[in-house]
Amino acid sequence: MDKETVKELATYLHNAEKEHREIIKITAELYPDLSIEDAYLVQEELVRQKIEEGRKVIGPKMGITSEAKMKQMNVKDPIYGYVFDYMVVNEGESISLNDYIHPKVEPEIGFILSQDLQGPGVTALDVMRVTEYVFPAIEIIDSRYENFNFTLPDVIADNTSAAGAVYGTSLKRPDALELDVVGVTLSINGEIQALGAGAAVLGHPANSVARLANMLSKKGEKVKAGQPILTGGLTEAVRLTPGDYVSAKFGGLGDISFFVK
Ligand code: 0L1
Ligand code: MG
Repeated sequence: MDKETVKELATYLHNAEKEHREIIKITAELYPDLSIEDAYLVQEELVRQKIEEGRKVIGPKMGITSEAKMKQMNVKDPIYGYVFDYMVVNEGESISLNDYIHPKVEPEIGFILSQDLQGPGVTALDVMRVTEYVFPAIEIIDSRYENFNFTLPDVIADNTSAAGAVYGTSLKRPDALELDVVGVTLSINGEIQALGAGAAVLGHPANSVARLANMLSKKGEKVKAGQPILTGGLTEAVRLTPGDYVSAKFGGLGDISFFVK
């Protein structure tokens, strides 16, 4: 894919996000042959454009990490994108739906590493050895595409639908819990809408961090110490509506919540 096209597609996505406007997926008309490699080039350009505008990367996020979602999209690898400073929502605060298109939420387990992790060949055990803390999180995803309708390359180009993150402040040492059996409930206005457990993420969320390190190594990049890493949804994503009080309760990891206006 030539540089001009990469730029054009990244701008197409960037403008849709800034204007809170849904767009037709890239593979429908603009570039039907978009490959996974092309899509990461578009994502890199999108990240570059945001940084040029003064935005800062807070940390990576993994997507399509459940066996069910991988099967549904007929893929073997999860995908990654980046959470930026302007996407961060503080616990207990409110978001306005006007700042999004059609947002959904999913509870996730976050990791913070004490050392950089460089692939290839990184295992879940390597991840656990260098994990400083784990924490509860809620990710807000907001595909820029109409009706969340996309192919895998489309969603990679769209920074894996990243739109918001609530990073819980209750930090736990990774050996304090068995992360694969940490249960979670996601409630809206006090009613449970979805539930799951750590094993929903590639069998164990540490596998997700290992896969991230190994995927980034193909570009000569690593997972950086100190950055909060979102490892993937523990439940299906739930659509938000005005007036919602969103709360996620994690066994042994604490609760987090926020409001929707
Ligand atoms: O974080 C995620 O799992 C989202 C990945 C993109 C898929 C979607 O937008 O539903
Ligand atoms: Mg997610």
